[in-house]
Amino acid sequence: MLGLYDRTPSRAKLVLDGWWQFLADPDAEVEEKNPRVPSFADEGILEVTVPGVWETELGFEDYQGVAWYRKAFQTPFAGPCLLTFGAVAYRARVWLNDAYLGEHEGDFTSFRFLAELLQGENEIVVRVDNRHTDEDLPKAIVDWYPYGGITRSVICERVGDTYIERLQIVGHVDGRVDLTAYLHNRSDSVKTLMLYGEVGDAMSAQRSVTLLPGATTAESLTLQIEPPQLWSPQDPVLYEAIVALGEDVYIERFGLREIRTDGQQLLLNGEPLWIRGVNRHEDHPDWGFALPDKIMQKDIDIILSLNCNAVRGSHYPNHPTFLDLCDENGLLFFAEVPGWQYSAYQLSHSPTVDKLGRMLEEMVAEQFNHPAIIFWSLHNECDTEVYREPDLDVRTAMEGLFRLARSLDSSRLITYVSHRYWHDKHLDLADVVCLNEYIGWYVDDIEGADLPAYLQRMADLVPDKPILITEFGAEGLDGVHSLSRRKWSEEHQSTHITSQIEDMRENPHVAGCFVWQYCDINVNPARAIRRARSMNNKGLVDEYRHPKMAFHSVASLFEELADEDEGRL
Ligand code: ADA
Repeated sequence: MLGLYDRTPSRAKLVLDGWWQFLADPDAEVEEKNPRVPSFADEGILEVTVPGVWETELGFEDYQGVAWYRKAFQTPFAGPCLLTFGAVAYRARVWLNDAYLGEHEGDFTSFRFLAELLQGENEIVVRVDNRHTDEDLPKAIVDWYPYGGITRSVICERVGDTYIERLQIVGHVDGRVDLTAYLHNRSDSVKTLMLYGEVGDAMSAQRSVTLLPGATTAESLTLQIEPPQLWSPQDPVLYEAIVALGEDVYIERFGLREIRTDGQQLLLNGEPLWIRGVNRHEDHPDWGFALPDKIMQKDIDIILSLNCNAVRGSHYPNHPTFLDLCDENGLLFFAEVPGWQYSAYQLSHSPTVDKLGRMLEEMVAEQFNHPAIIFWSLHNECDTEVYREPDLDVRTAMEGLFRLARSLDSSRLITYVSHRYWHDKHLDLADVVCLNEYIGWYVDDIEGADLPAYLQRMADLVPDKPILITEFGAEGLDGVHSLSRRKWSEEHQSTHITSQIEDMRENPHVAGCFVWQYCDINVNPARAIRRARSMNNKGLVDEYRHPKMAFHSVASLFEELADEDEGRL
């Protein structure tokens, strides 16, 4: 499923997860305009599971290319349906009953088509291409594995002439709820219906709405919750909004909370917040990107046992179920689009900067209602110093991305993650300054500055904003030990991380940190020479979630900090 609960309970639906036919197509071209749909009578047909990644099939561990998926299914209803794909890595083209429905680009955001189901048997065919070019999002070679496949659920649901596309809910700390319902009229005639909204059994609002043919209309409802119970890590209170447009019902959970800055402080519901975070990739040796719910739940439980209060979804929109679990468990979330280490040219030119904007729009639209999400991040470690190509106009692109983000959501903090420290030219645009530093791992210092000096120099540069250390850490090979705490040993990793957290706590401008990283992950084989086991081993747990020494030392230090910050010391 795409979440912990059914958001559209009134709709007849088919969850098309399970066995699909699979056919690799190694001779296909990257940008084939009119690919031939295979007959699926060819030899080489496999049965694979969806959601899944083809790299878990024998012989496809490193397959970069095109593959075809086919699902024939019986349906009890015919007529108009919404066919939703939770995510497909990376390019998808979709056919239903030989009719081409369209395409999507992006590993981590959902997409849907309005289509017609036949009575009885129907057939879906999907062409999937997991190759990335350097203009894509992410680019060709990044420090995680470029899996391929239909990686999140596929759902077909029946809709009528009019239906609710999505809700967007802002829950304020005074109990006011600003709800926007996006309503679609797929028919060729004007429709007038009652729009009704309620939260719990007390607050409701309704009015008649008129929907023009073929259009999507945004209608706002305002409700008031009395007395308001706020969402926070300590008390993650969730409300349920129920909206009805005629027969169509849409449900979304949300929370009442406010995130803002006051000088160098982060304030959650008016209270100072210090982030005890960890960076988490969606990765596992047995499932790739397509983690089952049970592993997502286990990751949440382990991260909570680390005494974390936040997760950075490094570096892309995470699965809706994981975000629902963060909402339920009070884990704050740092959401990011996968603009990973772009050059100044890529960051300031089409198509890359357009793809960044488009994926930002998709992520915000899909994930807006999760109270856990408090940051939207535009990219990670791009050349925002612009030292190699000083005449490139990165500023205009950066201002455009920030303008877009603020137009999509004025209720969250907007930022990007930099590793250019005092050479970065755009930190003024960000609500919080997010810095990745690997002092003590990749480098001994930054232009002579050790971590305390680095932090102070950044604090002096941006005295009126909170600083978050969004990445820091060290490789630690599970089972490798060293009396002298040599690099790559668990001892070194443990000491390195805890001593850096202690340094961060000494600087009042630092509002928290995200350890890099939660678990060991597969990386792109092209980076293997710099990655023992062809993996990024900076996890606090290994790829099977077995804890290293650093897990225990970080858990006890974060517990101390939590006690301090929550007044138990
Ligand atoms: C960068 C990058 C991470 C990871 C990390 C590392 O900060 O943002 O994705 O590659 O370095 O482990 O080197």
